[in-house]
Amino acid sequence: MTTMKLIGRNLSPYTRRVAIALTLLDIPHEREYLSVTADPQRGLSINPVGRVPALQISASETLIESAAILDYLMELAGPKTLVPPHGKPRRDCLRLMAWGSGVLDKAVNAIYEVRRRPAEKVHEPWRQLLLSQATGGLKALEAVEPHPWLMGEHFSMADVTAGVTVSFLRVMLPELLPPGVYPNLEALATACEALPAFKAHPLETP
Ligand SMILES: N[C@@H](CCC(=O)N[C@@H](CS)C(=O)NCC(=O)O)C(=O)O
Repeated sequence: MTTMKLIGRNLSPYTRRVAIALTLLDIPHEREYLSVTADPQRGLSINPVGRVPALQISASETLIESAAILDYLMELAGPKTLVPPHGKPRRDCLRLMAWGSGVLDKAVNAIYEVRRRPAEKVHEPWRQLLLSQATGGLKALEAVEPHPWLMGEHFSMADVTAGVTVSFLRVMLPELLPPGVYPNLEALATACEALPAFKAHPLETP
């Protein structure tokens, strides 16, 4: 089997959660630290919609969308899976993951609203709606008391997703994390960042 290649840099939280999952599952992989902002043509050549992450799993097959990539990795992982295999635990874990990735979707769009438009074309009411939607997801995650992890004693992809989300916001959109508002999430992210798998894929500064 050819070694998988994960394309995207760790500043992309969607890419980072895949990278961390690969390491947690001991799946050998190579990296291409592509910035699609810097090289949109390369982005389009690896993914028809020009986004990262992409995971090349063979010369003829490339997976896209972090949730779909993670689904494949969990299938490979078998009993080591980081998403419960069935029933309510699976539904709960997928919901928590969706809250985290939903926060990211809204936050990334709020960042693009400012970074990808001329200042006079930023539509502040739209940016505020995006921020309030991201805040909704953060509050939902904050309300889940970690014992010590979001799914209880078992560390899961819900924790990885929440951890990468909070770390990304700390760097890229700190206005979404006013001090003292999210103690559970802040502690969870700090605990995640202390894990070797997180340290193996550090967040670059932009
Ligand atoms: N739903 C996608 C989101 C991926 C995404 O938005 N990636 C960003 C980087 S953080 C990207 O490639 N943006 C470039 C663009 O959309 O033009 C996933 O989970 O993989």
